[in-house]
Amino acid sequence: MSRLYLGLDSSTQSLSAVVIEYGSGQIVFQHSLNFDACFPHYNTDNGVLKHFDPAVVHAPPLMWLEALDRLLIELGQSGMAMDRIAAVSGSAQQHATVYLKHGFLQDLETLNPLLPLHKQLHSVFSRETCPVWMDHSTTTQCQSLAESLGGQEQSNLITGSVVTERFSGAQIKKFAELEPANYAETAHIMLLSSFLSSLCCGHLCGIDYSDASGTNLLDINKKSWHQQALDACAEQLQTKLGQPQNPEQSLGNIHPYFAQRYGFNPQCQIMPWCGDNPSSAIGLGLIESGMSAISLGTSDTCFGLMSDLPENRNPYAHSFIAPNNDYMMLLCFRNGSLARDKIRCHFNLDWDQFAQLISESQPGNNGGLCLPWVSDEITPKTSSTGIHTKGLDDPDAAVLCRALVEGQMLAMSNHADLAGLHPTSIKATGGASNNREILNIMANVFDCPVEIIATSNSSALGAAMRAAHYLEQCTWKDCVAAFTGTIANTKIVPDKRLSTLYHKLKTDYASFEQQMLKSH
Ligand code: XUL
Repeated sequence: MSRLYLGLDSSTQSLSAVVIEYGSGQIVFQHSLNFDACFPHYNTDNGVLKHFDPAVVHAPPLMWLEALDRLLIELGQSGMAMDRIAAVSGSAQQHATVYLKHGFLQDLETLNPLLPLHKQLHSVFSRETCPVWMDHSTTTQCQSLAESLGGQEQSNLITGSVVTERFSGAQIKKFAELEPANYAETAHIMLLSSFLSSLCCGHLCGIDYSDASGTNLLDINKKSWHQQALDACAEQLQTKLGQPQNPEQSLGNIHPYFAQRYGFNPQCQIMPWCGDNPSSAIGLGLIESGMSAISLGTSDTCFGLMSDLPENRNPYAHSFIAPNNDYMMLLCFRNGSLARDKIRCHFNLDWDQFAQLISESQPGNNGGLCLPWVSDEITPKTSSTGIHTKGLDDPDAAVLCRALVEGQMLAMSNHADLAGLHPTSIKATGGASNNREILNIMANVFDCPVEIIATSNSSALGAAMRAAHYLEQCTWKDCVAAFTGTIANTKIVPDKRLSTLYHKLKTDYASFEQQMLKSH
């Protein structure tokens, strides 16, 4: 009987699981738990806690633990042969930091399999809530960290990104500065990914290279912590972080807690959890330089693999180490589904009506443009929130729905160009990738074919594939060939008659964006 591999993904709004059977190339289980709906007692809104300051965005770590317990119970109840799962890996929203007290390791090693995790680990956190990637309250810390590294350009060259609000370095610095006593009480600082790795294998795990590249603390060329960056953030940071972890090395056997509580085979291997976008790259089959993808989620991300880092860096693009130890370039747009949803709700539409209205409207809106900055944007960085339009007088619902999605795609395509990402084909994933009209606009703006990937859980699938790749000792090519089939007949080709129109709109959009950035 061929082996099974479990991939988990702890994203902003949900925890998902995908189980694959390597021999048959089948996805045998897929399931997600939405945090707001399944765990209402944490009072989250789209997976995060409301705060009077919109720049502060945290989540309760106990919710992530309770979700893990519930999902594994449901996996067992589905009839899954848990003892056939040969290896487990996972991915998590990037940048989220978890702060743990000195007793954590002992509590971890002595977990009682009769009790769920959240009932036993409630007192291990030295920071009750964890800042997540949507937090952008660290501007002061970013300025000072960038200065210590010789400016933003230098920071980009060393760490792969300019010093960025949501990245973990600035978040840790803020905690150490504002809560020194709690910082002193902190023995370990993990990313959500390495925290979940540690739970799965029962010992302390370092942050894997991919997620470590989202901290502004890693020397991305050397794959080791950059001492100057650590020193600029907080005291004794290296001790609290541990060594960065190679994503292609096993962490050993599963924690006996999971074997006893859920019926996993005690020899089941744990592969390091990594960032959701890097894991999604594998789940989408991006294993060679030049392959690109767009994920339409809470945030929209556009990313592609590169064998070398480019000489010129776009200040808004992030270079990460990929889980296969290549590099990946990523652009993250905060106003993804959040913005689409806001417009949809504003006009009281369901998603079918939203798509229908787009299909009835004129491509390019007669030159009208819309900047989709419903909330503070990070690419480009601006707090000038609002749906800013140009050349759209009194737009109706159809015009505004199209203009918003076109604005999102024009921004993505322009910033990808600047980052050296020139997609010749795009794999689309994420919740909104089942919306044909959005993908039509994507294909036309990027002027290249768009394919939809069969699973919307590409990060969890990527995690399962990474687990399989390690244990089956197969090539990445064989591994992805088996699992990353596109949905039949879902290749969307660009309408060549629209190339000139969108080419011009891209230039107009870039000028409009510049104009708005300057005037605010
Ligand atoms: C990437 C980023 C987001 C999160 C979403 O840098 O911040 O895409 O990873 O989970």
